[in-house]
Amino acid sequence: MSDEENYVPPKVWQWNAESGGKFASINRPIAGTTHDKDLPVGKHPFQLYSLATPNGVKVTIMFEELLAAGHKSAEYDAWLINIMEGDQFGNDFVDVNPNSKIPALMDYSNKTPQRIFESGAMLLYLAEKFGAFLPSDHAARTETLSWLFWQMGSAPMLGGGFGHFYAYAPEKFEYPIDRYAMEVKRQLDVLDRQLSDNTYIAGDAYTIADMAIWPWYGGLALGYLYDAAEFLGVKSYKNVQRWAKMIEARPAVKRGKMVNRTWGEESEQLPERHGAGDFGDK
Ligand SMILES: N[C@@H](CCC(=O)N[C@@H](CS)C(=O)NCC(=O)O)C(=O)O
Repeated sequence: MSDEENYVPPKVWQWNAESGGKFASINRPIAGTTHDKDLPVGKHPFQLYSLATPNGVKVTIMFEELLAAGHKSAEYDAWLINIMEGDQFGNDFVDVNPNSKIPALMDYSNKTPQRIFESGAMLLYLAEKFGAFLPSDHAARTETLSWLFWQMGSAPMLGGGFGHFYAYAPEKFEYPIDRYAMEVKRQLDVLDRQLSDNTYIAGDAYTIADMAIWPWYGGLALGYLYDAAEFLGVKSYKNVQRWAKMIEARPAVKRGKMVNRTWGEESEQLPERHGAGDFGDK
């Protein structure tokens, strides 16, 4: 019998800091700061504090797309936040994101500097500020926002559920892996059906819904997440495959993927970004 079958929850949950798993050292049951740490501020209107995980990449793709579309005032500095070392619990970071997670964004172009936390809120904020990648027609805008919020609600099942138990938990437990594999395959099928008669997620136009969904579900379909492509049979979702490759081919997406990346091929990493020239010939 496994520990899983033997486990009887105590009357009151206790914090077991030794629980194992990849993120055990940074997971805590309390919010707030653990230490004082200043955040750097560069010369551009936008200051992004992030890391190239799927949630971080959504926003760097948006900035690179805005710049590629000619919105010069979307220039940004992207600073690296090392979540494995607890940078997200420094006092300055918590002032920008009280939820202590990357990405966190400051917009200094407003009279009163504006903080924005939650990647979906950042995409919406930037889309509204620049009038880009969010249709103005009410029906098309609503469809885009439906998919944006679909992503925000669905991806925790993929990352925190499937990814955690398949790749990061200290042992392989059949029950959660089964439960979350079923849900993630259902989500891939939702996308596959939507993309069967739509070029992009929300219709004919490339929008913030694509930018939100691609780093998670496009990444999964292309085999970048959790080494799970075969296990989940991702190649069978033909429409998701078509869309994932089409989005990945965009130059701004290629750049966005690199920003705040500190792993993988050296040629695909740009730990900090302070100007277009930083990409060099990468
Ligand atoms: N819903 C949030 C999720 C952000 C999130 O989960 N960020 C992770 C990295 S992908 C993080 O910072 N984890 C650090 C921690 O949990 O301490 C968003 O989309 O912005």
